[in-house]
Amino acid sequence: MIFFKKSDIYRRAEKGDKSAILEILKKGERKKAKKLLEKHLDNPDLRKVLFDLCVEDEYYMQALELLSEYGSDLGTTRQRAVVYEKTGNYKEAVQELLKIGDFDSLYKAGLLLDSLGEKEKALEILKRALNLASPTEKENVEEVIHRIKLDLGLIKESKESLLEKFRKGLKKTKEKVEFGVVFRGRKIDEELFEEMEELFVKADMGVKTAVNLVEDLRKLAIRKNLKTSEELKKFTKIKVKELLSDCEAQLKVGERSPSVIVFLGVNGSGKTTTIGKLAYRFVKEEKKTLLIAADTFRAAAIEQLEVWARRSGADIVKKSEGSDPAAVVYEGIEKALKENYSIVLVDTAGRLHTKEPLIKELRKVKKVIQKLIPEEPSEVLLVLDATVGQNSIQQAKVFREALEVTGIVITKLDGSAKGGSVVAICRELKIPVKLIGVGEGVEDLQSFKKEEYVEALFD
Ligand SMILES: Nc1nc2c(ncn2[C@@H]2O[C@H](COP(=O)(O)OP(=O)(O)OP(=O)(O)O)[C@@H](O)[C@H]2O)c(=O)[nH]1
Ligand SMILES: [Mg+2]
Repeated sequence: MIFFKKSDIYRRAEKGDKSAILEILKKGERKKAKKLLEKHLDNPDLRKVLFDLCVEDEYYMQALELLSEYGSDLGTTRQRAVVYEKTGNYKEAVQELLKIGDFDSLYKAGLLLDSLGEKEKALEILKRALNLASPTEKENVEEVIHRIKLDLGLIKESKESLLEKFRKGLKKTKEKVEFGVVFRGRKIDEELFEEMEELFVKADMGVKTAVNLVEDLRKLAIRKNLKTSEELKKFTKIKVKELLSDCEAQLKVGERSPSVIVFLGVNGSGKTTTIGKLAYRFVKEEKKTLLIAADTFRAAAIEQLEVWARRSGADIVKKSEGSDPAAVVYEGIEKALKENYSIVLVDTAGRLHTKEPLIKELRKVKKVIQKLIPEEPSEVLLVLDATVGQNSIQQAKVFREALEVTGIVITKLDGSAKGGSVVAICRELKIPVKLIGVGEGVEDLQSFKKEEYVEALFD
């Protein structure tokens, strides 16, 4: 390496000596170097150095001027793409991004084309990006593709936000229990507290929970010297969220392959439908999914699961009506291991002729799974019907005796005026609510989020 004396370097740099200018750059005197470079625009080599510097230091307008003045051999394709994008020249940016052709570039090109209104072209490019996407990136790309397809009128179904789904789900409860009204423009007095208590009970939160909740709020209103019902509403939401603090948890799947989920619940609670919706979700995520029809109680149950398998694109293992559920499960798990399935969903019967054999049967199902994969099932989900509300707690206890339940699914929240029972159920059973069903369609299954639930309930 050549070292110059300080004065020497600047003298040489002034004259356009590239190594001297680079030395100044290296010393961190970037503005000085930039000024020097600008004096030697006629030198193609120095122009390139200046262009790099402009991109690195985010002088994008100047970089753009250099490009239009001196042609597009300046910089790398990636640098040019950045300059065009940052200066709002999206068409040119897209051209450069397409030359790069990796996932990030194609994805960005798709987004830019979308914002330019060239939706068909955007769709084509995003589909190419999707082929290169990692599993975590896939979801984002799919979401954009979905939206563009909607824009183009290629698909109709409207994708509601989670909050909208919750709102829709809790519509009946809200119609019956007008939380919004009670909190509107009222002064805080005993009458208000009594009404609140009544509404919490009406929403099926449970008498004990309702009484305690209102008692807490009464004290809080005094302590904080609350004046308006709007203020009280804010604290009510906080308190209900606190009540639900242990009630929210993610579905535990994907740690092992296959991950097995067993579904329990009385007949009609929504097991098969929930399995169908979940299968749809997993297949969409490109997880190889197998359904096991261990509800052999009646032929129609097996057929129903077959319909869901077809609808979702999952595979199914079944035997004839009346066969031993544990034997079907054994066959299914063997197949899942042999053929590398990622997800296995096991549908079980909601009833047998008496209670005792059902519990025995369910224990046998778990044993069979563990014989083949000792650390499975990943989840044992108990499916409860929201229209039954708190009364389902008693049933739940029976199932909990049979197997260790890891999560609750509350279905038919859309058809129930007992939306508050989510609070009672989770608190009483001390098991988190992992999923909620808000309709009969394939997409009407949501993760339970206490934040959204409370907002939807009180707004
Ligand atoms: N509105 C609404 N209906 C639902 C929901 N989930 C399930 N259902 C309906 O509830 C009924 C019973 O659901 P299934 O999935 O068959 O219940 P199951 O637990 O498998 O019942 P068995 O097989 O008899 O033990 C069906 O008509 C479903 O369409 C939901 O979230 N919302
Ligand atoms: Mg069923």
